Amino acid sequence: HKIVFVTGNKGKFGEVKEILEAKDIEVIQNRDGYPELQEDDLEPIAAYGAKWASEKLGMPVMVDDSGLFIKALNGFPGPYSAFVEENLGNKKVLRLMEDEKDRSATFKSVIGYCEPGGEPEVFTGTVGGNISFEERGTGGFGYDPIFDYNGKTFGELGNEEKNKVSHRRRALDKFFEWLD
Ligand code: ITT
Ligand code: NA
Repeated sequence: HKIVFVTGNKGKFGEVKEILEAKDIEVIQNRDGYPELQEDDLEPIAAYGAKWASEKLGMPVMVDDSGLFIKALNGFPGPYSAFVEENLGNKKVLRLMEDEKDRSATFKSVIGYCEPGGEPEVFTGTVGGNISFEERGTGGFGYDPIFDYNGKTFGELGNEEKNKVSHRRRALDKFFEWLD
């Protein structure tokens, strides 16, 4: 198996590479991107992107569309997670959460996979946690320093531990089941 993972996100690629290589699947990064549909759900975005890129590249393609859904903010930033991370950042998200007692949030990853000429498959993984009160930890990427999972942020966990329980891991486990 050789899969092209289309992403501009280095953190995502590192995690997926580690998880796939442990299953003897070779993965290479392609940074050319894909058209991201404007949708409230991540599934159609990942499905469309995987199909589009596999046709273009003539290779089996994987994409990962993910996001952080904060309950007290009605699911924000959700499908806008990349925009918010780039333009506001974790500190402003924490400020939005300043007066909120319910800190629960869900990380969601939708893995899209498609082979040339085939139809796309999607695999969804989620993990629940709480938005912390301050950034903690230097590991991971993106929202990891503000996502508290059982008392430690994903930024504090380290890659190996994060990869055992993350939304991305859970989505990829469904992919492995489908492959078998
Ligand atoms: P692509 O090129 O793969 O699209 P991206 O960074 O734009 O990369 P998304 O569109 O899926 O990715 O946006 C997801 C956002 O959520 C982005 O800001 C990520 O950094 C963040 N995110 C996704 N998974 C994360 C994780 O495991 N830990 C922390 N932040 C995460
Ligand atoms: Na993106």
